[in-house]
Order: sequence, then C-alpha cells, then structure tokens
Amino acid sequence: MRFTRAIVRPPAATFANGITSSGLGPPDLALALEQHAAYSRELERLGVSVLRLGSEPEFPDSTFVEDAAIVTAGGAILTRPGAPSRAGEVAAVGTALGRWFPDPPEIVAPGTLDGGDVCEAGDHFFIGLSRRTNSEGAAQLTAWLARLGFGAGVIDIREMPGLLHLKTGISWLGERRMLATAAIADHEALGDWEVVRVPDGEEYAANCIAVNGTLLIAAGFPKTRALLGGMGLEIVPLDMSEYRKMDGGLSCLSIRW
Ligand code: CIR
Repeated sequence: MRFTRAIVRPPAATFANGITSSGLGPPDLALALEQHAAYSRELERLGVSVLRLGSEPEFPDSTFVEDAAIVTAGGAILTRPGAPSRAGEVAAVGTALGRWFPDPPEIVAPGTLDGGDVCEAGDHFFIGLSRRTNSEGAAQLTAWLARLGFGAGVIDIREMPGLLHLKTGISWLGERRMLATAAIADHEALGDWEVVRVPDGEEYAANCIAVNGTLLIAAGFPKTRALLGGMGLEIVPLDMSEYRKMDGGLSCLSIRW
C-alpha cells in the first residue's frame, strides 16, 4: 500500500535509560536526534506526511512508536506491550491516532503484543511469538485481522537467539518477497514466499522498511545493500547507530499507513 502518513516521536533526554541487551554502550542523544530528524525527512521526501509527537521522558523507549499500535488499510488497533515499563506509551499514541481512527480496539489482558512482532506483507500478516508477544495477544490480533479480511500466521521466535521482535529478523520487500535472517528463513510460515537471506554477519540489516517504492535500510551493511540493489530495488541507507544501541531498528521508529 502507498503510505501517506506516519507518526514518529523523537527520543527523550532519558533515552539511555530504556531497555537494551545490545552491549553497545549508551546512545549519544544529540546524534540520535539527528538520525531521527534524517529518518523523518526521508519519509517526507517519499511523500509521507509525518506527525511528530512530543517526547515523553517518563518513557525512555517511547521513540519506538511502532510497538504501541498496528495500523492497516482496514483500521488501527492499540497494543498491550509486553514490557511493563512500556505500557504507558500506548495512551499518547492512541490519542494521536484518534484523529484518523477514533475509538480503536485494543489488545487486552492477559494478551500482550508489541508492534515489532507484527510484520505486514500486503494482505497477510506474520505475528511473532516472543518475550513480548504471547499467544493470547497473537490470537486477539489474528481474530481482529480476520474480521478485516486479512490472513495471519504465527512464527515462534522465543528460541531464536538475538531476536527481540519478529521484525528484528524479517521484513517485507513487497509482493511475495521477504528479507530474513538465516534463523527465520526456513520457517514453514514462509514456505510460499520468496525469501531473500540476509548475508551472515549483517543480521541487523534484516529490519528495513519499504516506503512508496524505496527501501530504507540501515547504513553500514554493504553486502545487504549490494544484494538488494542488485535486485533492482531503490535503496536509501539511514544511519541507525544510536537506536541499535537500544535494540531498535528502522521499522520501530514510525507507525506508517
Ligand atoms: C525495547 O526493548 O522495547 C526497546 N529498547 C527497543 C524496541 C524496539 N522496537 C521494535 O523493534 N519494534
């Protein structure tokens, strides 16, 4: 689908207090803000109208707006994030989305679900079972998607090392084509899909976003860039270093529709 809108939220001064397992050290806030501005400008250059929410210092991970809501061509649903420290992020995102999606449904207890575990691929959605998204959350989302006419399949990533969310290791490239790390590439849920494998050692590059004919990928992964560029895709690399330090990727920084 062609994206016309996105919601983003620049990181707050407390960004370094967020959850991370990367071991890459604390993020540089000034550089993170620059990278965020470049990311938002790139979305705008691609024809997307970007709503920038105010930063929320009480929620250090709130720049990763993707986790708080799922927006599809058929409507929006608010999530119930699996990390307790992130539960309070949903309210502001729900308020912002309310302009376009009044009274959205939400994932309810005991379900938990992070948007990072939901990979849209046209009229099909892959849903990750992870440390953040449980089977109740996945079932609630599957039922909601079914009511909108979308299909869904579950991929259990709980035993796959290094994957916080499903989209840490998989992205939709358009049509029937997925980009995936070796850990996920052979999963049966991808059996009917053409899977492009991320070159070994460049796993972070698996999280990318296709926006209106252009693929935004993380900068610094030359093999992946060459592979995707060789397939005729228009590629724009964006520096994500400070978000990587906090376990975040390109998709996490926006809700797009
Ligand atoms: C967290 O652990 O929740 C954040 N530090 C990173 C969230 C990244 N979000 C995403 O992949 N969708």
